[in-house]
Amino acid sequence: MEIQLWREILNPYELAVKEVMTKFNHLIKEHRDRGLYSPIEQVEGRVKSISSILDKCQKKKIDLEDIEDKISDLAGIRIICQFVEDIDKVVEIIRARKDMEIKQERDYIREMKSSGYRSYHMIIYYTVDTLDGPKKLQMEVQIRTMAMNFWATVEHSLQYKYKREIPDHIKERLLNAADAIIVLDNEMSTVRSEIMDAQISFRIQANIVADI
Ligand code: 0O2
Repeated sequence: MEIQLWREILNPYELAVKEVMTKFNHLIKEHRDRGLYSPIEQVEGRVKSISSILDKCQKKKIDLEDIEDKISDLAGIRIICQFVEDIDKVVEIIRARKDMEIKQERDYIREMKSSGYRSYHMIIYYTVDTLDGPKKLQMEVQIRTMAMNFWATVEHSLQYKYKREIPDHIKERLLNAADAIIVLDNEMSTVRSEIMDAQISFRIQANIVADI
């Protein structure tokens, strides 16, 4: 396929990633401007590279004319949360939005993948306005904690290094690390409730001051 054709196909996905990132970043700002704790810590986004689209087509035997239907992560958004409880909050926020329609949800947090990978995945439909009019496209939203993101980033690099054939002894280490991440996230959850308590007492105090 010619580069110009790739550009035409991927252009709306670029726009979608930019728009959705702006919307989630704005949500962080809205929370902070109201003095509220934001369940979203950070937002990342990318359009899948042509080489990884071609890899996926080969791996999954997808014809090039079917990529928009069959590859749901041409546009990908990653939402990083501080605490595991924040993930459910973010899922609720997305479910309630009028501009995002949910196609599929996969909970790899309650059901960890055999690699040790954990994240909450949502495939959503999102409409962008293009030169040719509105275009409804699919996007993958991955929601995970900072600790899960650390694990996934390291494991992804190792998959790349070992061309997806990670040696068994390293796989075992990664599984141990995945268990440690569960313990870490649970420990951090106890700190989260401290933060919530601090915010509530801050608001109560602020109200008392306002009443005086
Ligand atoms: P990349 O390089 O991140 O883009 P499906 O079509 O649903 O049967 P698919 O599309 O592989 O299968 O969906 P799945 O399993 O939900 O994974 C989608 C994405 O989740 C992957 O995209 C990865 O980004 C991430 N992911 C899934 N499993 C793992 C894992 O074991 N380790 C890491 N680090 N990430 C994972 P891509 O296109 O595979 O890769």
